Amino acid sequence: SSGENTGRGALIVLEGLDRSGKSSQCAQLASYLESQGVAVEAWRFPDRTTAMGRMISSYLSCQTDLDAAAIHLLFSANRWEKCSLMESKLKAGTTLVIDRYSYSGVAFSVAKGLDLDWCKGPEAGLPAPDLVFYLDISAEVAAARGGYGGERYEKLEIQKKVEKVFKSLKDTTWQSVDATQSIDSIQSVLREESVKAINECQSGKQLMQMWL
Ligand code: FDM
Ligand code: MG
Repeated sequence: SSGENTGRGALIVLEGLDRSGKSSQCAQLASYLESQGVAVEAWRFPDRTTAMGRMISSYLSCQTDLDAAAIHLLFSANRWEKCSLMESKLKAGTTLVIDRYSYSGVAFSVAKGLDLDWCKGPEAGLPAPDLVFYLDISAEVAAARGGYGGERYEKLEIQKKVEKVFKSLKDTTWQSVDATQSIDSIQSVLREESVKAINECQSGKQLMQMWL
């Protein structure tokens, strides 16, 4: 923290099953970074505030039905509609902490039976995260936490399949974090690793593209 903020921001993603604790960890991480003087925004996908996001939300709450391929492409388009904003924020030095990204996009659709490579296709070329935290919890333990809402995928059988696909997607940007630890222990890992990633981006690490 010597002098000006000239480098880019980091793209940090949290992934995991429903009830893994992603949303609270994201919020805590973003406010911690902010308290440390980092320019940061907390985002989430799906972004339900856009026109496409509202279609997604209506699908998730079972008010509408869509073919698996169609909803897959909508989730992807919902990221693409934010792509130039993501890139300009990062370039301007803002770190983004995002609750779900392409991995959720692929994991849920593959769990429903779509082809893995087909699912990755529309995601290819999106900004690639510098760091992905996978909040690791088994579907059974997550379900036992209670608090599943009534949304379409909030069911043990689906979550079990999604868990398997998530684990097959792990790449070098992933850090698995045992999500059964205390909130504070998880948060301290996230803070430490995020600060490292932010420093690397500050000192010139290039922004990569998803699945290219
Ligand atoms: N989901 C989320 C997908 O199926 N594809 C995606 O690309 C994304 C980002 O939507 F069940 C699923 C995962 C979850 C649901 O997400 C809504 P939140 O985080 O629970 O709002
Ligand atoms: Mg949910």
